[in-house]
Amino acid sequence: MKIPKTHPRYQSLKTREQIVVGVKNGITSIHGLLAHGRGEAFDYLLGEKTHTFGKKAIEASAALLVSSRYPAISVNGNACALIGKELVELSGLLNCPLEINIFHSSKTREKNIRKYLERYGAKQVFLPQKTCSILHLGSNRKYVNKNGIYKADTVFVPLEDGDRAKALIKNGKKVITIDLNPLSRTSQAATITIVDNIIRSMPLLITYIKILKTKDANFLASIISVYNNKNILRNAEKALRT
Ligand code: PTJ
Repeated sequence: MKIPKTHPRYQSLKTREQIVVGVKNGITSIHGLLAHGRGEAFDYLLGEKTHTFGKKAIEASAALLVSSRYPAISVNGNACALIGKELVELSGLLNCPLEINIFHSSKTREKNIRKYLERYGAKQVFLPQKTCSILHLGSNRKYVNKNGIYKADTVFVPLEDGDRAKALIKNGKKVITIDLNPLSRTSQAATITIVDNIIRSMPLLITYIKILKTKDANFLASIISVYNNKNILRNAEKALRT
């Protein structure tokens, strides 16, 4: 559908269209439409802008990703449709793998997501292995790749809900998430929660990473040490309720 640029809700409608195209192309699950609608509602309440709490979390995420020994990027159907290109760029900047990890299990969708990411130049796209799993998780999301999430010290998980963030933490990993709902289990469990729309925060995260890549370890550690995710979530909830 062609959306006129003059439409007052142009950006929102364009993003919605991207998700619909993702479903049509076998990348996004049909359930992804519902997840997107939920996100839209929170974004509307947040004024569809990146708040200070979002920027602080983005800066801390960049510092953590740059200083991690072995970060990995987890990709699902919604993230691929909305920010697939940026995730490939992030993987190149950090020289780290992308790993497909979807909730609504489908081998076809996994392959389509991989093809999509490779079309944008992704070098390392891993799929989950039935022979390798993390502990403390019941769903098929427990299956991971031994050279990806399994090996990672920090996992970047844009946009999902559920018990995986908690399980990853219990497996000794740091978790960075982007989620418009500060009350979700993922938001509450993550090491760093960016409460913002992934379409706005990904380009910002990339900019911060480019800057912080030039800084030394002490500088990065100083950003991480003052960061407090509980405060960030509290401020995000306050913004939602006012
Ligand atoms: O591709 P799959 O099978 O792994 O499925 C992925 C989805 C997203 C469908 C699955 O993880 C799911 O069902 O997610 P939930 O439980 O609906 O949660 C999605 C979370 O993402 C909610 O907290 C939404 O508020 C949030 N969200 C949705 N769209 C955005 C978002 N957060 C940031 N930016 C968005 N654009």
